[in-house]
Amino acid sequence: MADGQLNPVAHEDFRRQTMSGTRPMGRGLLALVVSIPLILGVFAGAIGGYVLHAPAAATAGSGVPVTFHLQVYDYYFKGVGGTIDNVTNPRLNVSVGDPVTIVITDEVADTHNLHVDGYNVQSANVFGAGSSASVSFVATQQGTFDYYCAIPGHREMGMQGSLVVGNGQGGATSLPPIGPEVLPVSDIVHNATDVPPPITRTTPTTVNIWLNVTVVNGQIEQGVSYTYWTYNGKVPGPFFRVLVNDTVVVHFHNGDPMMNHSVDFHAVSGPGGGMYASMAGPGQNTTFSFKAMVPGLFLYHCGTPDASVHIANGMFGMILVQPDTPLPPVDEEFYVMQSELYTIWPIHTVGNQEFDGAKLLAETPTYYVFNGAYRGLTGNHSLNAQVNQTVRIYFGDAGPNFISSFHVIGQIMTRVWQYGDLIDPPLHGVQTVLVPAGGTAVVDLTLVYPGSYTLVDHSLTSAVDLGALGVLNVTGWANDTVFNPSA
Ligand SMILES: [Cu+2]
Repeated sequence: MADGQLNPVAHEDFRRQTMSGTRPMGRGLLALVVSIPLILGVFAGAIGGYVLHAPAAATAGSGVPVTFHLQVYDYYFKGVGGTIDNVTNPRLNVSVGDPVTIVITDEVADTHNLHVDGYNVQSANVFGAGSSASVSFVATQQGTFDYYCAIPGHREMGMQGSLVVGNGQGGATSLPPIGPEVLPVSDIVHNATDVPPPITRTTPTTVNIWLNVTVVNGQIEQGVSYTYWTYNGKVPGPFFRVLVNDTVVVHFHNGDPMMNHSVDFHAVSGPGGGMYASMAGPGQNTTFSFKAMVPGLFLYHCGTPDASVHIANGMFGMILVQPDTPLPPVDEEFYVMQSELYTIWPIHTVGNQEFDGAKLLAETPTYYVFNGAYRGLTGNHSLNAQVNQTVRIYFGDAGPNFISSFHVIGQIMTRVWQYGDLIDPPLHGVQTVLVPAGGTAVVDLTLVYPGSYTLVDHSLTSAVDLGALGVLNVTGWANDTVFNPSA
């Protein structure tokens, strides 16, 4: 099959389903299945072309078909044959009008692919040493265009090079239009009331916990879908509760069909917090155990490189290791976690948002979120309590990059166990608690007057404008000696 026979319309359809690290799932899966004969055709043609011809030169005459062969490693491309032989992320030079085929062959176990900006072509994923895929297109547009692996995070870790067409002048690409919202969406916002009850036993035991990685289309805000990487389908993942000196057996399943994942518990004293022991490829199960020797409120998160990408896509949660002497009892307990989302299109752009690795590297989040969504703990996800109750908020900041100045507007924190340290006595009478990225705090509020109280990151732009915001609704008697709105 000659390169020129590629149907540009069908290829474009395939690209829309797979570009920029989006996964071919849901509506995309159908397009992928439909496209398989096409892809296989391109694949066979490209491989045939490579095998039958001498290794490609890095420069070709105008209109002459040219094939480049790139080996794929973690995390770079390496040229094979001709002037690009053994060159890392080689510059690929072609002339205007050349039919171009780029074949990639995986040399490692991880998933990779090849995307070429400007021409907007993307190969199928290669997964496992020896597997190959290709892209083919005619280099009609002069300029310099990035090629890269579009698996989230991989480009930023070094998997990119340049395609130079003609004299290389031009080739600037602009933001493509956002695709439509991917439906159906599931509610990925973890309900803040989903906290297991306090442990009443006093003797350590063995506790089994289960983490199942799933990839879920959720909603950042109304009309904006996003493909989250989750533990057990929600952001954050489950809230675990154990007693100090319990032995925790972690049963880990990676239900993501594409990527490796793992879990790093900050409650672990051991290599990687369990990250290496839990690392699992697509469909794999792993198990490890640890002794929860130190009481406290601890984060857990995916540790698979690039960990910040996995955290930014939703892979985190918390585990409470209860001290021998329990914390004072309260009436309600809530689970609240802040994190950042890095997306291609600006905030409030309706459609299907996608992860943006460049924004992650620049540390410029699009959204700051509570429990995975813009203003995630409002509306039907608001927190509810009553006057004369004391409530406890287990607060964590997953980052991956920014601290939180956690504050409840209209409330003074009765008790604060800063950094999630449950060994030392709490602070009292705190207005705002600073929570580092990768840290936690336990916050008690004694509710004395009804109303709607807003949970924020008091870096207020992050909250009011960019979404790290929730609401605690308090009902009950309005004692005007406490607060009188019309005195
Ligand atoms: Cu992960």
